[in-house]
Amino acid sequence: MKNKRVVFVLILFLAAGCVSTFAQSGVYRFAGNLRSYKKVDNVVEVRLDNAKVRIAYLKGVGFRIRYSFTGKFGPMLSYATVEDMPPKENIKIEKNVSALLLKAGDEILRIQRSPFRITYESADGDQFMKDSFGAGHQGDKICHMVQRDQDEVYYGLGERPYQMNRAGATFTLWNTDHGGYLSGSTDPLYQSYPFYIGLANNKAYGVFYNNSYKTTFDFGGQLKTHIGYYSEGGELCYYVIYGPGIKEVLQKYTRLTGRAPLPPKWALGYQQSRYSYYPAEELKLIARQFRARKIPCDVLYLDIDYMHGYRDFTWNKNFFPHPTKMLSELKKEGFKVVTIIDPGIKKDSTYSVYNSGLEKNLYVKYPNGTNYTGVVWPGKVAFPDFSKNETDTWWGNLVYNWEQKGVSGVWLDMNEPSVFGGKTMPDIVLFNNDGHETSHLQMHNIYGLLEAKATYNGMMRHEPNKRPFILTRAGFSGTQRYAAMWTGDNVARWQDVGLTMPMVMAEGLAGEPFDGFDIGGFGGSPTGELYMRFLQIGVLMPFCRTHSSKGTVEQQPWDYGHMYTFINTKLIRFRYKILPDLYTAFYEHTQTGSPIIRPLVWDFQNDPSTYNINDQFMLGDHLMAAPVIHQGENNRTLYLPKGEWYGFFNDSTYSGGREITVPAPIRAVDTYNKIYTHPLQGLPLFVQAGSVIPMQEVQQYIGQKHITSMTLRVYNGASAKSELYEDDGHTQDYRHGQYRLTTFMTKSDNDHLDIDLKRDGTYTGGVSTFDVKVIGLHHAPQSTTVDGKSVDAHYDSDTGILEFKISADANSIAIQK
Ligand code: MIG
Repeated sequence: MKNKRVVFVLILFLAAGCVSTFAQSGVYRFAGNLRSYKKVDNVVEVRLDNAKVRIAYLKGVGFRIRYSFTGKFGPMLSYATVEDMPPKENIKIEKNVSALLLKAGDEILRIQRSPFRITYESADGDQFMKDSFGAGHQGDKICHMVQRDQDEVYYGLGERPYQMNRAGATFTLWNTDHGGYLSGSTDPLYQSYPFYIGLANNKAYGVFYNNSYKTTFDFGGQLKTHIGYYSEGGELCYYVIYGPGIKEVLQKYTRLTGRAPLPPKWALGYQQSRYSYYPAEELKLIARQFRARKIPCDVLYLDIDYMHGYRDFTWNKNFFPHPTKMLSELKKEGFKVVTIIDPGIKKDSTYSVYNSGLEKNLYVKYPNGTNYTGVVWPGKVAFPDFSKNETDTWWGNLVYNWEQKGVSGVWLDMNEPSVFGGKTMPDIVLFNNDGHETSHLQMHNIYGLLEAKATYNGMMRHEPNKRPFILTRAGFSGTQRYAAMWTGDNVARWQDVGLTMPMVMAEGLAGEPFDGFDIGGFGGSPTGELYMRFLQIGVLMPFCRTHSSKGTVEQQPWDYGHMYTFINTKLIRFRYKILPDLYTAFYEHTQTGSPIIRPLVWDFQNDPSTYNINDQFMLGDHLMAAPVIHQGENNRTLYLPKGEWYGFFNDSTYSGGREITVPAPIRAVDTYNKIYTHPLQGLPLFVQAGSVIPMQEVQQYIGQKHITSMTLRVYNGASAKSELYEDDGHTQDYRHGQYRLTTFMTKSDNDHLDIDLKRDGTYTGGVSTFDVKVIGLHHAPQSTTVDGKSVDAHYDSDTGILEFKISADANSIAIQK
């Protein structure tokens, strides 16, 4: 009897062994049927034939589903998520004949037992993320397959040279240095965000796969009726994040992966870069030209030629003999200088940075324990292993000491990581990961994130009340917590003008709001027209910088002849005027995760005609831009969403819910500088009726003037909410209430226009007065009162604008029409 049992068990064991041998040898094995389940500490643990699943619900985020195909769960290696994770909420388990229901609040995971399949169900009974084949693996490779609804659109994965809607296409997440990328075909690119938003019938949900391995997302490019997630390794761990608004999805997603902190305010100013400005005299000449021409500029960049033989944290003394003096001279003129830093450290026994990293054993390794060597700009280099705590400290100190010499921020390039020859490191390279050794395969996509984190931590450790400025090329979900980004090496081509908006908007929908592109194109030489069209978009972007490569024409804003110099100057000045609005939008991001530049679907999700618009965007809450992206065009046809709108530069009114065509001339002025249209008319910009847009006077750099008054442009005709955010612009005090957030509520009908003002926060350094300009009144109003007292208001019957001054402490404005 006993023996029989042993034999039987042995046979079973061998059979199981066979199955797993087959599974190893090339076929995908899916999870199988549900066998049992239990709940431990708010986590539901399910045993399946071929896997284990752990399901939790994170407060304010959604369900998290983790699979293990080995029977074991390792520690959660999570680089993407915030340190203080939201707590797990209780999950209620309900059984019925066909399914198991896991309920958290009013959200449900509906689980079919045989085979095991998960479907998400919202309170309204809408179903999303329906497992088709569900979860499976082949050896270390994992996959997750859900049903694809043919009407659904998909946003996400961050910046890709592609339309925002990913439906019908396949993408790979493997950070890659691919300059000169082509619209619609280049993939992968510099960054990886394993997160997307699905939208159908005005309902949106998000899915985040918390795994850094090389991954392919198939949105129906290969299999039409599935969405496929295929990863080379790591854990299958995903979060289902319900809307129904895209706004809620992003709010929850950024609760999980973090938000961008406010940058120093100067980082929102115009920035000028080139590969490379040198020697010091040239940099100073550029600086002088900006000031002499009264073209505002806050930041100048030094590209790799400032270094001594491309060694990080060194100066080429021939080109820059007195760097500290130069930097302090520039600072006096209001210029901040940002220097590039590459991750590869030159292997040179006389170079102290290399030596200290060697002594402390901080570089990535081959399997035999020797340091990996790659070739990049400096020649042979070693790569810091940012997965080690000690490297974080070492690097952070280097960056801090570097900034102490007068540098205002750093620009992290080549951190995909990019290596000459093989494009990147081989997969066998090892990372220490604080004792849990990992391979390049796992660390590749987060190399840039970890470098940005070490840089940020270094600055914060030494100067905890200062706001760091870091720009990075490579990134992963969560990088927004540390750095701004740009879209890498675009080219002076019209297709690249078209790519600017969908790339920056997709980045915003992946949680990174602080993004921009090389104005003018990095490669190639733009014509005046092309540069101007780039700039018209650029001055409305969160990160606004001209940058260009060696061997291309000079690309300062004044390099395209008289007429373009005039228009470009006006465009850059305009950015400084609307800075309060941009800054307010940035603050909003810190509170809700909202992007700064938003696709129209963000505000008009109930209007499907907005779902596939790639060449228009909202800036903040009320401005909408429809830039020209084609050569030779003098008009722009655009979709104006529902509602009443004003042309920003001509104050004409338009009714939305339809397509309109407006002039957007190339030659907005004649060559003798005689204006024959508004110089900014080439940029179609609209504003929603009911909104209040704060504007300020032009400064040559942020903080040049002590600004005591702002203009409020109030657009008559509808009711709306607007905001103005103010703080000191450079410390962390805003996190402790040192800001002033003014909320304007307009209410408008035929007889009245009322504006209520409310303030929040303790900051006292904001402006003390507002110049109110009410636009769109058809005749002089009967009365204008502020806090119940009538004020001296001037109505201009030519422009239809009513003007008066109020104190920034005012509580209410009442206009009787
Ligand atoms: O191999 O530092 O994207 O902005 O000017 C090229 C030189 C390296 C690529 C960056 C670009 C930068 C350039 N870098």
